[in-house]
Amino acid sequence: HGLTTALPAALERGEFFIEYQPLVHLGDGSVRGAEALVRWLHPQHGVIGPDRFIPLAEHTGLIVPLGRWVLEESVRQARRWEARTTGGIDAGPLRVNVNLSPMQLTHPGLVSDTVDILEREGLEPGALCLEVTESALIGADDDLLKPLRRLAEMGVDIALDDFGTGYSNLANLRRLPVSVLKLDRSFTQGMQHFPADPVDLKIVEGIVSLAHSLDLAVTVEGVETGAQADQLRELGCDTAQGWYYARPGPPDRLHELALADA
Ligand code: G
Ligand code: G
Ligand code: MN
Ligand code: NA
Repeated sequence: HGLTTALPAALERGEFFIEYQPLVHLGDGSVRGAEALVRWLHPQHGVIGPDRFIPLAEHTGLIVPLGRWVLEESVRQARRWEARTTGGIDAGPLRVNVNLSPMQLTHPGLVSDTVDILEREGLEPGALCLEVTESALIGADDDLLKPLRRLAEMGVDIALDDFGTGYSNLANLRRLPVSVLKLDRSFTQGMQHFPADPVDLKIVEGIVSLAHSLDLAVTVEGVETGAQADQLRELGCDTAQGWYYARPGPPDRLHELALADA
């Protein structure tokens, strides 16, 4: 596959870039941070989305150096937001969420690389959230959870991404070192018709109540309308992300959005 063989050189030439999608506090509408979403600016094909090249990078192992680059770049960016928002906002520094692939989870350098990057860039661990998909942790044994536990103990947040799409045992959540559940976009999509299906609402209500009883915050993805945001706020969700607030965009735009509501 042409794209696969082009990946290593693309990383060396700096063809990847990151867009940031705001994470908004549902209670007061303030921007609290953003999720980092990587893209590839291919010299012939233009911008290529992560759905097309992350699986290829996973397959060849390039995801390890690529993921390290994404982490470093995102942490550096969060540090810049922090420097420029000092004194402006009392909700604390803007935080950054970074996606981890399953292969990065099993890579022995995960903890030391993360610690090195945070120290080098001077970002406090609490300003970083690592997103791991629910499916990557299904049936996870202690060896897989140990590095995540170490990071969580240092103060890094761990989010369970795409929650509700896998088949994880809800009781299993207690075992995982996660502090955030990211409810999959499919739940939000189920609410685009008004009135929403009462059974869908009950399911979300149940997940939120379970999450809160385990001290987990709930972030919802794919919020496209104000009506959805209102509904999700009523159901007790904490944070929202979606086109209603902003599409993924360049890092400076996040700073503008955050200052605009400060
Ligand atoms: O931005 P977009 O909606 O196209 O993202 C599609 C998917 O790609 C999302 O599920 C997201 O989790 C994943 N993704 C985006 N950036 C990264 C990244 O840096 N690393 C990994 N592993 N996945 C990413
Ligand atoms: O990590 P994850 O795969 O969940 O990444 C989020 C993906 O969802 C990105 O590809 C992003 O572009 C996409 N996305 C973000 N907000 C919305 C939204 O409001 N609606 C839809 N349909 N997709 C969204
Ligand atoms: Mn994600
Ligand atoms: Na997701």
